Amino acid sequence: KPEAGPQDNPWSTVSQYACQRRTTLYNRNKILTDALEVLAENYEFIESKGPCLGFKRAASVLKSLPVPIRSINGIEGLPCLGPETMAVIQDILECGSSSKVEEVLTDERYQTLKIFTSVFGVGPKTAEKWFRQGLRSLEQIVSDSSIHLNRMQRAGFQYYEDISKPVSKAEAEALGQIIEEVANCVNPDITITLTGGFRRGKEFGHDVDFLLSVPGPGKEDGLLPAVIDQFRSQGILLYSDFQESTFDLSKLPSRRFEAMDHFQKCFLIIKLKTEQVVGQQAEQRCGREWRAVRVDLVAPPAERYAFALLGWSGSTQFERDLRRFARLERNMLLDNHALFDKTTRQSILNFYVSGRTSQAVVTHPWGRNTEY
Ligand code: DCP
Ligand code: MG
Repeated sequence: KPEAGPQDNPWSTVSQYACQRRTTLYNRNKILTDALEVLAENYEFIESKGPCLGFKRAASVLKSLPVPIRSINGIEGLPCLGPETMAVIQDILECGSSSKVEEVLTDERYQTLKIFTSVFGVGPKTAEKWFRQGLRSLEQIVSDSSIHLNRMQRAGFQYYEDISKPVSKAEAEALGQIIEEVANCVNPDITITLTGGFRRGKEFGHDVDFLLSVPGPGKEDGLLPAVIDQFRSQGILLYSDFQESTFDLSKLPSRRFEAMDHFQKCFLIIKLKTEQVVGQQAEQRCGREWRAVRVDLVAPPAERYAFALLGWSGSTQFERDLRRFARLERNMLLDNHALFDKTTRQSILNFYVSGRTSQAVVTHPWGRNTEY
């Protein structure tokens, strides 16, 4: 009998990179991935990056599998599953739950940080600070006059109930219409593209992300402040945090990794009128005439559109692995602005947006244009 080789392992072709794995929205291993994500989140709360990423990576691998895992032997050969992950999976498969995960879920610190970080504008650091001060609930925070909340957090508390409710695809599409109309008042050449989870086909999201693009160099200058003003004059702006562009290609690629890009962007809370949402069920309206929705808008320069679109389409793990793949397997550096040769540090591809269509055109280094 021939010895078992890689050909006998059904998972030998599963890549360690999320960008090399086909992953549908239907997760057949949700019980396992939910558990691993609890552990990842717990490590995120204590700002322990390595283990946090390890569990996220393992969950991402399991999400790509076309079948549910039924036995620990069934996952031999899969990449990114360390001993801790294997132990958790084994526990769940054999006992229905993992004691390690249960321990985290019942931990007061985890429970409290989970609640605090669910507020828009509250990250693990602030949540930890409040926890150390003995605070345990959102009610305690709002009633404690010694706690200083910044503008974003105040909005986070004010619209907490609405913005912690998932946003549906119909709501995202309704927002797309509104933004299209508003943006067209500012500049009729604007193209609006739905990005983030909804671009990947998700039915629900925590916010709605859009890219705004105008053809022509520098035409995006002042775009978002004008769009924000329009929202304000229509009475639908509940909160806005505008960040001016700090994009400068000559300063890229940056030496240290930056999660955020340098494009002009804004983080908003918008009033979405229920009547504007097509197909909204009467019972979902609950007698309310509107709900608050978190919206992110990004306005990259036209020639950076393709990179921005790629970077904002997600998922976060896909983006992370795409950058890692570029670096380790292609000797390139990728971010939301450009693709660079790692050795020469020269920008490799240049894109521009053609006309009003959201189509990008690749200019190859040898000068031939190819539709992308
Ligand atoms: N993104 C990223 N790295 C991060 C955060 C975000 O690459 N650390 C990118 C990928 C995301 C996109 O930005 O898809 C939008 O971020 P969101 O947090 O809105 O994520 P999603 O839209 O994917 O999910 P959700 O449905 O929760 O909004
Ligand atoms: Mg999103």
